[in-house]
Amino acid sequence: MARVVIMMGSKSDEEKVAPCADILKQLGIPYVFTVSSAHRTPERTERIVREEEARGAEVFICAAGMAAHLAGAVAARTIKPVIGIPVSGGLMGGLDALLSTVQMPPGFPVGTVAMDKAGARNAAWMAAQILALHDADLAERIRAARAKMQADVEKAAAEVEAAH
Ligand code: RP5
Repeated sequence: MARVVIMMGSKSDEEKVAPCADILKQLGIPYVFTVSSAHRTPERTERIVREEEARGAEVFICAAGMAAHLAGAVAARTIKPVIGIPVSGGLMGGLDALLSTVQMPPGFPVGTVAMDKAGARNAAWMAAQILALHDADLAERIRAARAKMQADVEKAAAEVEAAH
């Protein structure tokens, strides 16, 4: 049973979105990672939301570029948290996708944390933190991962300080 569903609007988004799946895997969170487009395959998008929610999915993560309607289309069909990943490639370094993803009508929010690979990573961390609200083991794994990131900063600081 997938706890998180990652959808992207096109296979061409895969390189930027894959880090999201990597982090969920690292944290031991079951997920499905698939392609569906709000515009090219609206029925498929709707079916995935319906079926995965029925199977127990708790968070949806949706990545798309250009008009970037996917996260909003999913948010229209579920009250589970939806996190959007705007993908660059369209106008002005992806500003089109950012605005399309983030500017949802009140009542149908899409949590939008960052763009491209950074957005993919933070979407995974945000999904994990949501799931950890009622999963103490996962909360511990997130704390351990943060401790490792903090240790890496300490190590980098020591290297820079020693070199200059
Ligand atoms: C969006 O349009 C996709 O998410 C992708 O970022 C962009 C271009 O898609 P392709 O034409 O490469 O399939 O729907």
